[in-house]
Amino acid sequence: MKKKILITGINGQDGAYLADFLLKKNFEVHGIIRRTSTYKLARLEYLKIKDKIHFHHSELNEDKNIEYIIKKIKPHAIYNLAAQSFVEYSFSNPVGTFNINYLSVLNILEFLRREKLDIKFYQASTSEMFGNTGVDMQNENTKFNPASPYAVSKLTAHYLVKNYRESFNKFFVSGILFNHESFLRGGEFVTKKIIYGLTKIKFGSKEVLKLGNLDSKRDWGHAKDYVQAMYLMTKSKKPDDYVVATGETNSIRKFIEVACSYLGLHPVFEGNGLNEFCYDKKSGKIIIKVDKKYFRVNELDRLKGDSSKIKKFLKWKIKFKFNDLVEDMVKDEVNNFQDNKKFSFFSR
Ligand code: NAP
Ligand code: G4F
Repeated sequence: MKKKILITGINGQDGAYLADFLLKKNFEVHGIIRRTSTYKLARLEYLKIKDKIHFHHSELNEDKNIEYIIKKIKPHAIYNLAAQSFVEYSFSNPVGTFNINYLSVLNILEFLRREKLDIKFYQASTSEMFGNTGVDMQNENTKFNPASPYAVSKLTAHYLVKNYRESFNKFFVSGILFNHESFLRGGEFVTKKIIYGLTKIKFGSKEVLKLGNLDSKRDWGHAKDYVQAMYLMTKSKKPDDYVVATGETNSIRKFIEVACSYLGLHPVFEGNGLNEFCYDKKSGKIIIKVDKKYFRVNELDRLKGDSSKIKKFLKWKIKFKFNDLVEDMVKDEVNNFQDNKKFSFFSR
């Protein structure tokens, strides 16, 4: 009999790649989606796995319904990927963010404990929990200093998972994942916004791409590599938390330059601060402008992760380095434009 897996947030970027990965490993994959998500299964359609998944409907904070689904399926493991995942939005809706990202997690853990269910639990923790640390590379021992309501909500859930693991001897783990991207990334996140916007320009659009802080730096990896890390954590003999990162950091400006190089654009940046803009040397046209609207109330300036622990103990390997990631995103975006933009992940 196939082992059953339950993924919350299965129609998100990571949910889709993880489902694909686990189906290939011969698991029976169940996924929770919101009723309003039924028209947002584009990622699962793109990966051609929609018809292989057992769907269940619930909001993550509909506690009784979530409990009913877990009890009905009795999965081998739950991967809790559902979240209000957009940092910027968490500043305007901290209560909603806490409700989903913290209280819903508490309810699931408490249910597993109360009912004495022997189910492994993976929590999607994040490098955002580190905030601005002042250390070159962040690892499992780095002090947390969250800089947004999103980061605080994820950090409280992170501590909760650790506390339940230690207090009740449960196989509950958290992956502290640094930014990971792909063609399937939601359109509100900066990498997808850049690749989509520049591809549109390459295909003849006169629109100017508007962005916020070009100086902030992130450690960007590929989502395909990162879902493998999630699996390794749940497969490990001993439950523990792990940092997952590439160990390389780049600015938004650098991301733009590399994306342009794969698209055959020639970016030149001029001006400073809010007056900065970027034009294409070949056409002379302005392609990017800085816009105050996209700056955050509080910024996390720089992230760079040290994933020695997962590499050493769980033998996790990276396939996509920074340039490979950008190249892959450009290739898939161009293909999608050539296919009349068949797939769109801009629904939110
Ligand atoms: P994503 O694409 O934004 O997906 C989020 C998923 O959560 C979607 O399926 C969404 O469904 C679902 N969701 C949101 N609110 C919900 C609710 N109230 N009830 C039920 N489902 C809800 O995010 P992702 O990039 O795949 O990330 C997966 C997880 O990893 C998230 O928890 C995120 O915070 C965390 N994380 C991501 C990164 C990264 O760089 N991608 C790094 C570290 C941690 P709808 O489509 O219906 O909204
Ligand atoms: O792409 P972002 O919105 O991702 P952010 O805030 O780093 O969060 C992502 O990664 C986290 C892991 O560290 C996850 F936990 C989280 O769920 C999410 O997946 O922004 C990246 C950077 C920020 O510094 C932002 O200020 O890009 C900067 N930026 C500049 N212009 C912009 C824009 N971000 C967005 N979204 N849109 C812009 O126009």
